[in-house]
Amino acid sequence: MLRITNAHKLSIARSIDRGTTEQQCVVREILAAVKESGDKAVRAFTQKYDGVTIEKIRVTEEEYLAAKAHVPIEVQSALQEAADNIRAYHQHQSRTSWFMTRESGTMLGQMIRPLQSVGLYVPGGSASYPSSVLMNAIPAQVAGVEKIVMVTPPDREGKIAPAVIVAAEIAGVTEIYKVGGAQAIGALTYGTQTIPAVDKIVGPGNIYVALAKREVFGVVSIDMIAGPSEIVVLADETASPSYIAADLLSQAEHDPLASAILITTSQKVAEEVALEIERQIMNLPRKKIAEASLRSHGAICVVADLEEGFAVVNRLAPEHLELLVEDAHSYIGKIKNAGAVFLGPYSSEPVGDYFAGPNHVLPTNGTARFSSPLSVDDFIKKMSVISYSKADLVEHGEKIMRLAETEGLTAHAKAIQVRLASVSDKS
Ligand code: HSO
Ligand code: ZN
Repeated sequence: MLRITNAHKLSIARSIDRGTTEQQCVVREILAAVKESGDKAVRAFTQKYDGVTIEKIRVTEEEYLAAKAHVPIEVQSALQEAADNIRAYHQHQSRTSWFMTRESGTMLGQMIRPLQSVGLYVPGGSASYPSSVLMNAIPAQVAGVEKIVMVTPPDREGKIAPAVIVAAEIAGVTEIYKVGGAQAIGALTYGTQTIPAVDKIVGPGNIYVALAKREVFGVVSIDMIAGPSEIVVLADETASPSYIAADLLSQAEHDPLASAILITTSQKVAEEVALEIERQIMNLPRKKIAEASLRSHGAICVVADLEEGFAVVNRLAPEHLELLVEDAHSYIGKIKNAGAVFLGPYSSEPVGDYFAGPNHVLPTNGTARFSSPLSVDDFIKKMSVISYSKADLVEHGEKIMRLAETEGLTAHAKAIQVRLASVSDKS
């Protein structure tokens, strides 16, 4: 099932799904209707696309209590412990404002402020992951965002997954609304009678959600648009084939479009992993998805040495990279492009997907060449501060005026001149 291929033939998707013209039109119409008619449009689209009439769009306290009663206590405590780890990790990312003063009395600085409100999209159905609720909401909370609004489509009974509601509560989500699709993105962008407009929208979604996010970008901010999950395992002859096979399958089961790739210096490991995969896949409930993924986007590649292996890894820039080689730490300097790096045999990717603390929202599609995991930085902004002294204005005013005049902006020059004149009058 996993083809053995040459290093130069290896690739992971670099394309972005821009949707069909028809999908783009549908999305634009939905956004315009929500902008125009608010809750009325939200209810109508929920009826049309989710097949349910929603009385109360906002999730009530009773629904939260019912969800809590539904989720096993062991799951709740695992979510709580994962949340604690994620929070502790992200606290290291917090930035502080800084100021510098000159002897002349001038003070310059940069102030950090959290975004005031953020919207978190959570997909419906089997992709409504409580872990993703934690990963998206906690960095916002650590940043100091006051309003964290979650939206998610209801099922045909008008309900949302209990574990998602519980995760939202643990992660500090302040309100939850039962709306999905492009209509949810419209509501978060323009606001409705019930749903508040936010400053930034984050979270994964289907093609309609992704297109809607692109469409509203500029009115609000958005996060990166995530592609299907990817894993590259770089292994030497010391790596366990059963660990490698299990980790490749853990990503392949996400999506038929997910990529799972093994790069190894050992022909023996390559062959054993191929066999292990055939064995392990038999018992997986999501076997069909994993098979489709491995058949079309999976590969095993034998390289001459680790040097060549790292060159391929850096070219692919995978979302996840597992280094299953002897003394993995000593190679960290070789890695240039990857979303998250997992070192050694006990750092299986699901450790990071759920629990260790780093974010699982990572750059896909080779974008790890230039972008970073979701972090506290995504939920803050910076403001510049200038407090110029009289001495500095007197010393540098003429230069500023000259620059303004060069640009033909006389009023700019005058704003300086009026001050220079009054200062010299007084002296
Ligand atoms: N591997 C996914 C995240 C995830 N895994 C959520 C399980 N649940 C993308 O990093
Ligand atoms: Zn995963």
